[in-house]
Amino acid sequence: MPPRSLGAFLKAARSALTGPASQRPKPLTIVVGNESADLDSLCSAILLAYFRSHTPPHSASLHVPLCNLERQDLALRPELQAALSGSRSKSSTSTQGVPLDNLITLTELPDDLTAADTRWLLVDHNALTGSLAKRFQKSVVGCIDHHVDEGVVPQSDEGANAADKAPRIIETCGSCASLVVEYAKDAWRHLAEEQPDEATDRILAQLALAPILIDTTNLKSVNKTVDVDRRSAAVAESVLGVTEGKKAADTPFHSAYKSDSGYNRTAFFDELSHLKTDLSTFSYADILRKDYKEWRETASSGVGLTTGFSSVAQGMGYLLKNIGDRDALFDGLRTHSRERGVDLAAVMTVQHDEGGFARQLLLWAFTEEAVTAAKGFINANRESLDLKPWGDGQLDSTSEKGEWRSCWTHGTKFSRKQVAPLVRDAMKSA
Ligand SMILES: [Mn+2]
Repeated sequence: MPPRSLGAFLKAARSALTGPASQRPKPLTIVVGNESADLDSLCSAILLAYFRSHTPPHSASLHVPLCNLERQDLALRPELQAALSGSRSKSSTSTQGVPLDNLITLTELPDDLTAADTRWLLVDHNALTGSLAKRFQKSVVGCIDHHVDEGVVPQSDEGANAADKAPRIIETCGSCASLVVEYAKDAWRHLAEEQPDEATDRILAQLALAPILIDTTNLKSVNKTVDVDRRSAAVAESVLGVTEGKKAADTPFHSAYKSDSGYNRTAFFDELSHLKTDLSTFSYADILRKDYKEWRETASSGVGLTTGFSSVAQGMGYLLKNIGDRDALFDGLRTHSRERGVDLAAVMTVQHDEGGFARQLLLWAFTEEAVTAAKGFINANRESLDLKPWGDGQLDSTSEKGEWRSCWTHGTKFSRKQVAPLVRDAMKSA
């Protein structure tokens, strides 16, 4: 059995991945979340890898939780560090958390690792993307996810014996972590009884609760929260000593841990939300890549065009006031776009304070075709998105040759999920 302590488990998983090829377990099972590497993806991967590694007969093979980001980008996720932190109780002795540095990232993935050497379990997505897709798609054996089924994960894990089969679970719910806890809760309870480790189980509980609370707005979003989110939150909270009015015997971890964990749902949710939206310590370079996606289209003129799309958890006014002025924003965005060969840069912001809730969209086209596409996007969607010029046109372009830049507010609830396809359509018809 791999180490029970989460810190030691991560260390063992890292050695298994990065050790000499001749000593690597074959095949090596890797658990990975989606490319946005948000809290849900990161936490779900750690939880599933940990529980599968500790559940017979999977314990025969150590599962490696892989964070789908480069090592330097871990620092952009202070909310993950909070989820990995130790007890919040001043009276408890088990205050030791796990440092972010202990996690395993794409930076550690060996270049000589092949599809034949590995088995992949996906969480929070059900089709690999980016560079991992090219290298490893054919070795995907299972998934636990809450997105639309893209039909590429095989129906049954044929390589494995019945007891060791990879899961193939796709269900709509607020957070993928809820499905992982549902899948693993019996194994978790068993482990807690056989081999109690309060410090580790409480970090695991926080890793489950962090995405569940963030993705369901503290279990209060009526549109997003479903039964499995509530059930899994209750399982994780019982590990933290919360019994919520139920008799102790009804809760899954009644006998294991009785000391005060210092956990309070609303306080934990507030702490995570604050960390997610506090961008004040970051630079524009950090903020623009923190939640970034990129698409490449072939325009009707035949040229390839790249859209780079950054989502930002604060409004444009906040950025200009707290991160840097207009010139700093332009420098940051131009550098970010050049490094990635972006033709059209889009930045979507969400304003919480100053003048109430609002969303802004900044577009900056760097090439002739992209200018055509950006203007086409505005014309096609001006009414449906209720687009209005932002900030008296202070960010709109004046003199750059062959470029075009403009910033808008839009009156819809649309996030990047809805707006990016509209921008991509405009790029295709440019
Ligand atoms: Mn998710």
